[in-house]
Amino acid sequence: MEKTFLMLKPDAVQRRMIGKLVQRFEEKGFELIGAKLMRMTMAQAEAHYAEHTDKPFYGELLEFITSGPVFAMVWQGEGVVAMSRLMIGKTNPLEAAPGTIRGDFATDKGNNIIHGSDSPESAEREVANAFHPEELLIFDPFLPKLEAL
Ligand code: DAT
Ligand code: MG
Repeated sequence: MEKTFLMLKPDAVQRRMIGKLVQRFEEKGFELIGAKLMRMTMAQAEAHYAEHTDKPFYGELLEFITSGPVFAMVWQGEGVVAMSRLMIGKTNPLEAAPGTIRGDFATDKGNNIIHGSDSPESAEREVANAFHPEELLIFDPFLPKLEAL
C-alpha cells in the first residue's frame, strides 16, 4: 500500500496545531501507521532536505527544522502521496489555495507548517530517515489487519 511521510514542522507544534492537522488526514480517511513527537538531529535534517543543498535558503531551512520538536507521521492509502500534497497546498503559503493547510494557516515561505513527501520513492527515504521499522504498524507481518481488530 502507498505510504507518505508527513511532518508537522516546529511552527505547527509551537502553535498547538497537532490535533487539528492530524484530524484533517483522519477525516479524509487515510490510515495512520506511525507517529511521534521528535526533534530532528542536524544529520536527519540534512538527509531529509538533501535535494536542497544548493539552494540559498538551505541554511535557514536546516536551522528552522531543527529549532524545536516536530510531529512525524506515516500515513498510508491509495494515492496518499498526491492527495496529501493537494491537502497541504503550494510551497509558498501566499500562493496556496484557501482550504489547503498552508492556504488556511500560514503566510511565510519558510514557516509553512507541514512537510509532505513528493513521491512514493521520497516517502520511503524520508520514513527511513525518521523512523525505525519497529515503530510502524506494518513492521510485524504476523499482526492481524487493523480491520480485523
Ligand atoms: P515543499 O515543502 O512544498 O515540498 P520544497 O521541497 O520545494 O517545498 O522546499 C522545501 C522547504 O524549503 C519548503 O517547505 C520551505 C522551504 N523553502 C522552499 N522554497 C523556499 C524559498 N524560496 N525561500 C525560503 N524557504 C523556502
Ligand atoms: Mg519538497
